[in-house]
Amino acid sequence: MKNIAPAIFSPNGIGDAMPQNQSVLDWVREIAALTQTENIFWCDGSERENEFLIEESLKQNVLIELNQKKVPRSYLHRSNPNDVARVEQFTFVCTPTKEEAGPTNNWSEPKETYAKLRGLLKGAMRGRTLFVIPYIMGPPDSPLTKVGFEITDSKYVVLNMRIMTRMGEIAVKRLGDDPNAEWNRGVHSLLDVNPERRFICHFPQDNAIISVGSGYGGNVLLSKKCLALRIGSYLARTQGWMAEHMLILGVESPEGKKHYVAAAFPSACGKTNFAMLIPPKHFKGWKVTTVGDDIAWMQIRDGQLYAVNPENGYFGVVPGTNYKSNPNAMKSIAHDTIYTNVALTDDGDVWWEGKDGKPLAHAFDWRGNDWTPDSKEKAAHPNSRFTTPMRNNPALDPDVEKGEGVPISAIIFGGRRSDTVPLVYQAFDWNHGVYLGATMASETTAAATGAVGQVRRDPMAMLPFCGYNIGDYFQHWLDIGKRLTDPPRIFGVNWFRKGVKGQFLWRGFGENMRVLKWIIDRCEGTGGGLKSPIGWLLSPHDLDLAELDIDHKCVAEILGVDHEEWAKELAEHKKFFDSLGGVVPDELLKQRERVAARFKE
Ligand code: OXD
Ligand code: MN
Repeated sequence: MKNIAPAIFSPNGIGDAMPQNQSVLDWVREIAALTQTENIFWCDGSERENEFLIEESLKQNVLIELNQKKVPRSYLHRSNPNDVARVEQFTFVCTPTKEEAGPTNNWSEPKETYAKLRGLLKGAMRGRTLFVIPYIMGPPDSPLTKVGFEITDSKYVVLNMRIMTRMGEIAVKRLGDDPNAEWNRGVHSLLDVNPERRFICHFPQDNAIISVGSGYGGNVLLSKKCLALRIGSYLARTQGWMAEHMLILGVESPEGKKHYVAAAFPSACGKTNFAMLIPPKHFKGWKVTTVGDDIAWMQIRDGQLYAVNPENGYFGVVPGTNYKSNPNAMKSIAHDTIYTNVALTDDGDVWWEGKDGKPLAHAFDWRGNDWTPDSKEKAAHPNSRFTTPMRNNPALDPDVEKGEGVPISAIIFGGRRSDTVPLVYQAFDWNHGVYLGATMASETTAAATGAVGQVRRDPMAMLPFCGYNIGDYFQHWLDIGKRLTDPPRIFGVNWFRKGVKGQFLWRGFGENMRVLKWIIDRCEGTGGGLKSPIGWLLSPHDLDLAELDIDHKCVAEILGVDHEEWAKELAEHKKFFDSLGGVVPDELLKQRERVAARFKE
């Protein structure tokens, strides 16, 4: 072990976090030689190691100390201004053939890509420390749980991975010493944080990821979008389970009856808020608990779908978070949190647009420049983030560590749509629900670089995250349905519909409990529904509006289906399916025809 040189350094000694598995050691040796580093640091995730890395990060301005009385054990990180979001245009799926990556992914030939990346990594860590992060995704005793190792030259990555994953000895133990054991190899280097040398590459067949040139969470916390979704979805298909961009929440009635719901919304469309929902006063005795806020891994048990959250923390969007929109998130991020690209107040607190309290007279914006309310720029970047342990969440579900997962009663697909899509509707059956998910669309947000506010199709909220051919992914959904004897009911929701004056018609946040209640009633077979061409609609009589000040005209508008808008929508579905170049399963093409036919009935 000693000859793993050039040098091994860890404040705790090498300890139990250093794997004995030869395949891991060989790989670390190879990357250390390629990147020409003098220091290898085996991370064990301990408190002591964390303190040491925070201290170093403060010295090197990777972190800025906050007012510890206001936000204990919390820090601010300012990213390079050229590096603030996921970069879908530089994200690649490197399968042997282009067909395997499919029409929605950027494809790059594996051999050439490895060669290009090796070229970029050559000498990249000279004078830097190479950190090896052992981690697991999933509860420790789950059959779905995966082992990953991430090599990185960024302390920020190590500190965030410690929050977002279960890190250290637990992964080393789980891997064992079988050189053929399945584990994900992730290599990350900041290089010189230059958009021209920024590539996020996935090699599903090798269970490998290489990410260079970025320090932004979604590009570099390789456990998350890269392993848990892109590589995860590929593994899920070959192994017969599902890796989805979904929150998981529990809803418990005053009588103690509990259901779990999984919901897929695109990035920055309120998954964290929905997962932490606090029911309005009128719903006395109802309780919502969080299993996960971003990713669900689901498997079939006894003909039912069970879900686990593979993560250990939340990497959430900050702007707009306040005690009205999400009190549980506010409590979660009040301590032990890493903030990225928010504003800093004169007294060392964090601030962002939409935070509670009086408007500020002065702050330092996310770049560190003076900011006043007259500034043209936002104080916090629209995609500024918090990284916080899930243990901070007062509404954490007690079964979050349950290895078999929680049984899913309903799946919800939701996008950000100003028009067309009603507040809620239910698919007639599983296959119709797959069609609903496959054709969902949303207005783009700041979570990815590029224009904001444009409607794009985002099937199952997985457009940027499906690690293989989207046609095969749709088929996988249909195949899973065939194996389910008690499938979850499938719903579409839209919290974002606007009126003619551009105002939101629905208040959202905690009020979404009213919609959730109908969804639960439908799962239990007690809620009424109005049959429509697009599915079962919620009738105004079945929507509990008690103690909600809402114009009844608005209610009719948000619950209804406008035939003209839907004629356009169905034409867009066709356009989207056509754009995929023949990979869409026949069953989904037929589902579209059936919806169109129902409009003519
Ligand atoms: C995220 C995203 O960070 O979807 O969760 O971009
Ligand atoms: Mn996400």
